[in-house]
Parts: sequence; C-alpha cells; structure tokens
Amino acid sequence: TSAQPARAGITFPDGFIWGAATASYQIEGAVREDGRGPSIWDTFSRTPGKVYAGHTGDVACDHYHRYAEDVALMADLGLASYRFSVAWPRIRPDGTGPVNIKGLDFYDRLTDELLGKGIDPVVTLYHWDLPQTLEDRGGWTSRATAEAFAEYAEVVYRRLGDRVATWTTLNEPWCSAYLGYGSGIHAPGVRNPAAALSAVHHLLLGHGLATQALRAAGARQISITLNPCEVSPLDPANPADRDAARLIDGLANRIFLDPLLRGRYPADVLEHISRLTDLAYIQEGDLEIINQPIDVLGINFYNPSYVSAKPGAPGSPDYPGSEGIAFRPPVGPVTDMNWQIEPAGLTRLLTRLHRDYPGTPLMITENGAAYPDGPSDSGEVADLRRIEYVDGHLRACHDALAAGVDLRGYFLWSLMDNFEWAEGYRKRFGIVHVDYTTQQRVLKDSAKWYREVIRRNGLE
Ligand code: PNW
Repeated sequence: TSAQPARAGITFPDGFIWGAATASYQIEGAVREDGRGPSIWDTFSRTPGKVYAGHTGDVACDHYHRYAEDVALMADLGLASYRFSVAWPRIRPDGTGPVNIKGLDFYDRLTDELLGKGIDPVVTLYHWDLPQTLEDRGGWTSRATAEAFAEYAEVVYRRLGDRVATWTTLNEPWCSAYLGYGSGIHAPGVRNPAAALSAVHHLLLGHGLATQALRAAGARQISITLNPCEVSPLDPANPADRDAARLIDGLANRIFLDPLLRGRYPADVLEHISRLTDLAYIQEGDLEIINQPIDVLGINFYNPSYVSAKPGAPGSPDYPGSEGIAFRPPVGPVTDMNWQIEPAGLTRLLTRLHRDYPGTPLMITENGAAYPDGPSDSGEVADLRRIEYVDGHLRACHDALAAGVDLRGYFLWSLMDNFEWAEGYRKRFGIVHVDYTTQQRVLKDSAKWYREVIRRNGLE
C-alpha cells in the first residue's frame, strides 16, 4: 500500500460562512469619546496588579477612528462576515437611562461600511464591557442587570435591526460569571463562588429577556455564544476520573446548555451548587424566559481539558466547588497562552453538542491562537504556527461536518492583535499584526493563507 499524504484537500459546504471576530473593548480605544461611560474593564484595567504591565483599552487598536481602514482589510481578505461587539456604555453610559445617540452613530457607520463592502455584520451585544454604574449596583449578581440588558438590546436593535440579521446576546457567560465573580481574574474582579453562581443565572436571564425583546422587535437570527469546556477524564477507565469530568462538564457546560436548550438546570449541578448558594435568585418563570428558541448556538473553542480525581487537591478557582479535582497541565504543543493544541477536541465537542442538544445549528464564533510573532526586517510576519493551528481546527470542523453536525460557519479569533484582557497587549491573536506605536496594520502570512482558504472554500 502506498503512503497516504498526511493532509488531503477538503472543501466546505456551499454557503459555509467565513468570518473573523473582535470585541469592542479589545480594539476600539476612544474610551472617553462621544459620551461613552466607564465600563468594568476601564475600572479593572486601571487597578494596579490586575492586567499585565498596567495595560488598558484606552487606545487599543484605535479602531473607533480607523474602522474604515479595518473594514477595507476585511474586504481584502474576502471575509463574508464580521463578528464585532457593541459597547453597552457607548449606548447607555449609565447602563439604564438616556441613550447616547453618538454611540449608536458609530455602530451605524461601521455597519454601513461593512455592508458597502459586501460583508455581513454579526453583532454581539455583550462582550464583557458592563457599564460601571450597573456594577456599582451589584452587576450580574443583580436581577436588575438582566432587565437593563434587555432594554439596551432593544435600543441597539431599533437602530441596526434593519441591516443586521444575526444577533448574539452574550459572549461566553462562563467567563463573565466564573472569571469575573469567582476567581476574579477578569473584571469586576470579585472572588466569591456564590456571586459567580448567581451571575450565571442572571446572565442566562438577561439572554432570555433580551431574546424576547429582540424577537418582539422583529429580529430574525438570535444566538448566544458559549465557550464549552471540552473535558475528558484523564483515565477513562477510572470511575472517579469520570465523575470529575462529569462535574466539570456540569459546572462549565450543562449549567448553561440545559437551561437554554432544555428549560431546566441539571439536577446533579443544582445539588452540587446548593452547598455554595441557597439558589434563592432562581425565581418562578425564569427557566421559561431562559428557554427561548434560538436560531444558532455560537461555540468558542481553543483547547481541550483533562481532569482527574485527586483527594485533597484545591480544585480550580474558576470552578466553584471543584475541590478534589486536578486539571492536567498541557501536554504536547501549546500556544503562547500555554493552551494545549488538540484539534480533535473540537470535533469531539461539536459531535457531542449535536448529539446531546439536537436541532440547534452550530457556528464557530471564535477559534485561533496567540503567538508572539512580529514583522521581520522585510516586513513579513511568518506565523506558520498560527496557520497550522487554524488548518488543524478547520479539518476538525470538516470532520464534524462529515459526521453529520450542522455547522454553519467559522469565525477566526481574531481579525487583528488586540487587548487580550488580563494579558494586556502581550498576547497576539491577530491574523493582522498591529504596531501599537504607529497603529500600522500588516497582514500576517496567516491572513494571506486565510484569504486563499476563503477563496477556494476549503484547504488544499
Ligand atoms: C475568549 N479561559 O476569552 C474571548 O471571547 C475573547 O475575547 C478572547 O480574546 C479570546 O477568547 C482569547 O482568550 C477567553 O481562561 C478568556 O479559559 C479566557 C478563557 C477562555 C476564553
């Protein structure tokens, strides 16, 4: 038998959506302009010790002023779609109260610029920049924040809904709740397991209320983006390791997926978290509000996880009540985030979601890799490792499609280098390099490669 080539050419289905993603606080800058109010990330990034080297989003990629140049880059790459987020504090500087028209004007200009270049806008309403005023009243631990979110969602819809078809309520509520209120490594920096769990519920409620409001106003495509933890038992033959994986799956995934798509919290998760909270924040009727039909489920995937039962282990601060569970350190190649590279994990995740939550089309709303690459003397950015990462994960998507998964598209994270939250600007996820001194953008080799992927709707 002759040796098979390691990688064969693959083609994606007609109409498969090719995109790239960003988020408001990570790229816009202009934090004090045109009436924008402060967000929890302004406060957090200005608090010493919270973000690497004291970096803030004050200037970021200056996208607020350079959006037209950035949209031209997207057109050059041939993107069919662009996923961006709207900054709540630009629209309602205090979270509730008066609408700031100049904030809406910016996203109106951006939307028209995209449509003028034939690029479909996909709007995320909340990618972590909560108005600080709302945090001062309890943030996502307060039911009022969920209600304010639905009002804000409708305000944005009324301005852009005639041109934007696809609306995502929340990006990664796991991060907002567990990193924001549990481990405190993200804004607002609270460390309280009970707060994290009430934030989970109020984020879900906010999604449900916003979905109702968007639907009533006429929105066609509604989604939410999760970052499921693709978790396996370190030793699949060991029942204790399997229990550990099941617990993490419950705390990370089923706690969101089951209310959203089945209208109930999983019994094992409720039992587990009832040791940490009295669950009084769950009110009658909430699950019906959360369980609104959605049109697509957004999935962000970067790396798989492996866990084992280890009596006495402190657990992970990111998972309330995970004492006695050990996360295996990454094995094999990692990205600059020290995240393990294993594309097969994405195939496992997609096929599992398709099996356990059938009937909901899936979209990869983020996937990509951080590497510390920069221009050579000749100005090229030879980011071969990023190309390999994305190539591998696109093949993983194709494997899931071949297994019957209803996967509609792929958004690469990220269009350009940007403010990587607690890591500041030192982690670069972009396929476009940004020089933060000159604000010059340079296509990395991965961007040129992605342009070819899009052009041929597949891989060579
Ligand atoms: C996601 N974790 O964040 C976000 O949606 C993006 O804004 C971000 O830039 C990107 O992934 C890369 O990090 C995450 O600790 C941040 O597991 C942290 C984690 C996961 C996702």
